Amino acid sequence: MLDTTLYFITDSSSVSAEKFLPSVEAACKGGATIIQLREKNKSTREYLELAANVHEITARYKVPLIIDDRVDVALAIGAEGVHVGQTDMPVAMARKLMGPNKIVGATTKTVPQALEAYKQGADYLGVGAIYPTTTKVVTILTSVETLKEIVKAVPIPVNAIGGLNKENIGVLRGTGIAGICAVSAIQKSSDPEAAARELKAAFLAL
Ligand code: TZP
Ligand code: MG
Repeated sequence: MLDTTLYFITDSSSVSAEKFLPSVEAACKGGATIIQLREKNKSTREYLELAANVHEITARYKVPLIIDDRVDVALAIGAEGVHVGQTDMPVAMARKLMGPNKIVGATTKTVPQALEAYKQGADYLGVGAIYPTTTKVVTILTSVETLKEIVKAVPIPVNAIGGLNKENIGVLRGTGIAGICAVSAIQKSSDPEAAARELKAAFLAL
């Protein structure tokens, strides 16, 4: 069973190059249960190289590595899965290319989008942004009410995302989510291992 309790999404642009791979290892040590490599400004060659390096770390900790947006990169480096948004490759195509045994995740903001992603073969959903975030341009926030409706609508793990930190996740109590996704709360911390551990503990205490 896929464990999305603490889903760390990387942002290499927010840390120095020397700190990036150690931060991935720190997140593993701190208890991240799944990690996504999310790169928006790298060439394919750079994405492949970074992904292979990140995978070498996550594999040692047996933490599944998900590649954002790019099925080709995921397959080429043998990652455990891929994550697609509403403007990326449709879930059904990603599923077909990845095969039945890899993880395919999708971003959805509404119940119809969630049902469609599930129908097309998604293994989990990311829903948000719940709070404003500086990591991604988000025009409309997703309400906790919509999050709850999505959780009820699909039988796969649903994670909340967007501006989440250990201080503000109380609003997620009772929503039935499987876990939380976080970029900044871990990536921008001076101690990403402790940040991951504390965020996970805060979620588990909800
Ligand atoms: N999708 C919705 S919000 C978001 C993504 C990728 C970014 C979340 O980043 P942070 O830093 O945890 O707010
Ligand atoms: Mg995407």
